[in-house]
Amino acid sequence: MLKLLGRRNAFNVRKVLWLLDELGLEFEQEDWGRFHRDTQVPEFLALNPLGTVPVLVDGPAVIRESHVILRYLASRQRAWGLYPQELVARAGVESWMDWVAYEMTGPMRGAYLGGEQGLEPWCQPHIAGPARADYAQRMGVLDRVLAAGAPYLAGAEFTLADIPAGFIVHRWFSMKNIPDKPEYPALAGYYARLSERPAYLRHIRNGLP
Ligand SMILES: N[C@@H](CCC(=O)N[C@@H](CS)C(=O)NCC(=O)O)C(=O)O
Repeated sequence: MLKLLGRRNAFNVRKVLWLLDELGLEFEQEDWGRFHRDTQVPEFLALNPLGTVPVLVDGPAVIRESHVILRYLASRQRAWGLYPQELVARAGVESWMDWVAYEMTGPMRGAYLGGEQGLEPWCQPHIAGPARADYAQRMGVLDRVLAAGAPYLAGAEFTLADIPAGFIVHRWFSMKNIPDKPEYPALAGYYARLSERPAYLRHIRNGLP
């Protein structure tokens, strides 16, 4: 039986919960991480020396990093519609996944942890201000891409490209403290489209930001 280690309210864990649900996989889950089980204990560090969640345990295999887990699960289930085998199509999907990891993590910390939750050090104006601007600018990029016509980021079908992006889009629409928050109609349409998926409503647009 697959085992997912990580608290259900962590954004990196929620992406994996969403895919597990999309794939209809059974799994056990343990709430490790902040305000739950301490990930700095030797038992957890033996699985992930970084002490971060999620971690997926599949028999003898231990997989860390949320986007790696997404690709592992899709490949394990031979869900090639979600994660194409053809290399160019696959690169198209992975480009959006890496874009979220590399380009959205910083803006999300500043805009959400600082701008929405008021946490130090991200709430300092020199961090929160540019982070909000970057978040808005990058949501504008998504809006333009989606306005060109394809319903999903990698084209006509829902793929792994939409899982990390689907989370940051949800957080964008959840945030209340963005001054002059731009209206992005194509992005709003994408959010509505993702919201037709029961698994998205269970794990992403589920009342948590
Ligand atoms: N790049 C990692 C980041 C993992 C990460 O930072 N996870 C956060 C939760 S979203 C964490 O472990 N925080 C510490 C904690 O919850 O104790 C991934 O994508 O899995």
